[in-house]
Amino acid sequence: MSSKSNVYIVGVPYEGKKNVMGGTSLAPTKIRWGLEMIEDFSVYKNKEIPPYKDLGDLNFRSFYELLEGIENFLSSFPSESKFLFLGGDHTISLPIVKHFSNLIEEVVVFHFDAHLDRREEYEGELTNNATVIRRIEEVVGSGNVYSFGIRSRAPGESKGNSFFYSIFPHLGEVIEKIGRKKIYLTIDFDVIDPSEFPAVTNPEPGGISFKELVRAIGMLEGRILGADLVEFNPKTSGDTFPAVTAAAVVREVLIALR
Ligand SMILES: [Mn+2]
Repeated sequence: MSSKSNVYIVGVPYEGKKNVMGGTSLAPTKIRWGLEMIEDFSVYKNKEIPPYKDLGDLNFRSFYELLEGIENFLSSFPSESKFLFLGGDHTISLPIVKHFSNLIEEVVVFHFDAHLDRREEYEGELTNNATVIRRIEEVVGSGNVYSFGIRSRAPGESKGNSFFYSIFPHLGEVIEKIGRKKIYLTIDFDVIDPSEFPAVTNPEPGGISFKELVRAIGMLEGRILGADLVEFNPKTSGDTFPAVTAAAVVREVLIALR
C-alpha cells in the first residue's frame, strides 16, 4: 500500500446502545478477512482498488467517547483525506457526518438502508440506530439527506427524502439534482435482500440485490467525501459468505472514493 495514499479504512467496532444481541463489533475483522479472500480487481468497474491505508480499529467504550473520539480523530488529518469506516452500529455515522459538515459548506448524505432510521427518539434515547438519520438531518438539513431502498417504517416516522423498495431510477435523478455537491455515503448492509445478505441485526425482506448496490456505488465514483458500511452482524448467521460480500462492497466503495 502506497504511503502517498490519502484514502483510509478505519474500523469502528461500536455495538451501540440498543443492540440487545450484540455482534456488529465483530464486523471489521470479518470484513478484513473477506478482503484477503477476494480479488482487488473489480469486474464491474474494470479497475483495481486504488492504494489505501488500513488504520486499524477505533475502540470506544461509550456513546460520549464515540462522539468526541471520532471528531478528534478526523480533525487530525488533512482536509483532503478520504475515509471508509467499517461499523459497527449505525450510530457511528453521526459524528463522521458532523466532521464533514464542519469542513464543507454543503454535504449531501446518501443513505442506503431497509429502514428510515428517522424516529424522533427510540426507547427513551435520542441517538441510536433507530434515530441516527433524524439526528443527521438536524446536522446537514433534512433536504440534504436522501434514503434509498427503504421498506420499513414506524407509525408516524418521518419519510424525509426517501425512495421506497428500490434505488433506480431515483438515484440518477438525485445525482443530477444535487449538481456538484459532495456526497457522504452511509450503507446499512440490511439494504441488501436477506437472501443475499442475511447477517444483519434487523433483516427485512424485499431488498435490493448485491449487483444493484454495486451499480449504485459505481454511479458515485469521484463524488464521495467519505463513507461508512454499518450493521453487518456476523453473529446472526454463517459469516463466511456475508464477509466476502461485505468485502466486495468495500472494494467497490474504495474504487468510488478515489
Ligand atoms: Mn437498517
